[in-house]
Amino acid sequence: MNRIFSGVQPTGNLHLGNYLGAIRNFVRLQHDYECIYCVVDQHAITMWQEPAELRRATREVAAAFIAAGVDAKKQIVFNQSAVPAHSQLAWIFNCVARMGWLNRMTQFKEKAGKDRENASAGLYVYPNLMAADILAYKATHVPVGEDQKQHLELTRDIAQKFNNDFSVPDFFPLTEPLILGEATRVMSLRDGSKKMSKSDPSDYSRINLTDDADAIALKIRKAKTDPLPMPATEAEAETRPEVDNLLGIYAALSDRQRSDILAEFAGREFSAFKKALTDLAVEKLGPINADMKRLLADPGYVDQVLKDGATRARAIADEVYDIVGFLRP
Ligand code: AQP
Repeated sequence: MNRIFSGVQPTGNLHLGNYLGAIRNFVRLQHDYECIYCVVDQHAITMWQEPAELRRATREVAAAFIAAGVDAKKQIVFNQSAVPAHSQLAWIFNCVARMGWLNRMTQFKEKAGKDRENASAGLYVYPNLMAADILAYKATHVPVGEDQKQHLELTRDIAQKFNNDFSVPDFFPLTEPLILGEATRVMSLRDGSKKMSKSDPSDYSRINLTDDADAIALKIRKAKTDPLPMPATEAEAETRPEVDNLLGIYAALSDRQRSDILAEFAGREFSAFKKALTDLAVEKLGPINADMKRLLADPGYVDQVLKDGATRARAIADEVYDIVGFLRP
């Protein structure tokens, strides 16, 4: 069976974008693939994280996977740092990947910003760790958004060079991207040109998976729009980014086409659409929210799921060392 690896960073408040862009797909994919879902805490620390907050966020991401419907008994759910193979293989890949390859990575340039000299070395070699995450399990497919495509190409280059260097032609697979229909990119509720993000300082910019019905209603009511009524066509919606974003959220949550939703709401007051969106969001996110609360009230249970996942992950990940020539007395 084909195998998927995917991860989410425990870097703050999980939000609707993480759900629609990643976690919901994790649930859907488990019917057709063997799935390994990781809370990538080592990636998270490429930027400073408060230790206590990192622990809390790690449990929150694991709880969100389970609450959304990932079957942690059938699939593997664990946190990255609990399986040493990720860092060990990443070190091997630091020695396989070339500086020139890493220098081309656009995400490093974006995240490091103008102050490149002051970025962590971890942020620079982050793509090698991502390659290790994927190849430690010989994952055949990775669901990727636009922003991660370049890193997956690097993973394929690393796999190919490793296989050549060590004369093991088929050891690492050339992992394929998994494109899941039209990508859902959820934008900030305050600014339709910025993506919804865990690290946005404004809590009103996002719907957190831990928000209750009142908080969801308040944030949708306050979401930035314009004074015009609902647009009639998709082309008209596209000229109004905040409106287009709410329409996209409605479409994704209801699994309906944008055109279908516009046919229902065209020309109506925006407040009627916001009310319907609130009801829909509460209906879809309410059960996940309740289950996350239940799970987070029992951290011992979440830790046990992660521990069990790590044990099963470790059993798959340890094969590479003999090939490299590491003595393991
Ligand atoms: N706004 C979004 N719309 C759709 N998908 C999104 N994802 C993130 N934001 C959106 C998807 O969620 C998964 C987990 O992402 P990550 O934890 O690796 O970090 P990220 O992409 O950097 O997410 P954030 O929320 O924006 O976090 P910060 O603020 O820490 O950078 C990925 O599959 C991502 O595509």
